[in-house]
Amino acid sequence: MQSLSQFLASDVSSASLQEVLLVTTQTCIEISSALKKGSLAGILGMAGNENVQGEEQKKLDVISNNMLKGALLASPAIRAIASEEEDDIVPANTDGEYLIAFDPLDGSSNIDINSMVGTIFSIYRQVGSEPATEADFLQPGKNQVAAGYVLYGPSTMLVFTTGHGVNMFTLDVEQGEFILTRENVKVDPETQEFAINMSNQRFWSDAMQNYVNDLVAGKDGSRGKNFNMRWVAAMVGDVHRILCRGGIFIYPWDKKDPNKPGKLRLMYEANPMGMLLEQAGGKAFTHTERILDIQPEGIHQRVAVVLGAANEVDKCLSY
Ligand code: AFP
Ligand code: FBP
Repeated sequence: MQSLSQFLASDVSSASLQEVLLVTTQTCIEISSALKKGSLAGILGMAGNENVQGEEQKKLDVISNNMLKGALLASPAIRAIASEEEDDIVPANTDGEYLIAFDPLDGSSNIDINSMVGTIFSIYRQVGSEPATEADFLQPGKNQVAAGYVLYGPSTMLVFTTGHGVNMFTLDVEQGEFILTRENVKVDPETQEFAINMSNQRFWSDAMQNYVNDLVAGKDGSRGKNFNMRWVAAMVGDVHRILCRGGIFIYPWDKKDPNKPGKLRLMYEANPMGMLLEQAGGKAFTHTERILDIQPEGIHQRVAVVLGAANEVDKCLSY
């Protein structure tokens, strides 16, 4: 029974990075407690604001963002933060070694139906001179020094990588600490399960429509095997399923809004999940390139995402 702090002491040589991971995950334990109170704490429903991406914020989006922001800005190891719920980066400590980008509550449409949500984080080393600017965050995902998520499901789980494989921890609620429960997770290169929002089918490219039609046709089509479909409406839940039992997750480009190359955010969703999948032996691409190679142009940039079982990602891209 190895606790997170014991694990970090052996897995992460930098004391500052250990601190960033501990502050982030400790705050997620507090977010988990807030989520468990639900309606009793009067924290469900809309906050009455829009975030920078024009999406309506839920009260818990704002509460989770403020909790992470407050804790991370107080950490001497943090130079600056970027959040899906903040318009701009927020500088912290001029000596801080690390930058952190996070989605404080991914899948927020699930909050009011008491279904799975999560916090996703992505950590980079500060590269520029102080004070931190948005340009410091615009590093390709392959520069991430750590990435992961906390999933608030039937149990609260932490899944992260520091570049040496993917490990899973389960929250011991009595002790208030994460305990290592699954080591060196690997995703099988083959799969018979896919995740995509099928209601967008008519907006996809012809190639994506053909690929998904072939999955649905199963043994009666060209694939020679049947496929099952799952959709959590929270990427964090779909990625967790893939890390646990395999699969492919796709949020493709669609023609609903030709100005958006995809729905998901590069810095808060695609990069951290891309690093996790690659560390687990899977792949993470847009429809044309490896996600971790993308040179970001802005902190709120969106991309198309195809990630999961290596051979199935290759198959999808071959269309
Ligand atoms: P929110 O955090 O704004 O709810 O977005 C969640 C998300 O970006 C991603 O986690 C899901 O996979 C996707 O949206 C769900 O999208 P649909 O609304 O198309 O199901
Ligand atoms: P289990 O309890 O065996 O998982 O079955 C769940 C269930 O009967 C329903 O709750 C659910 O709607 C349905 O199966 C899901 O079926 P499918 O696998 O076709 O999505």
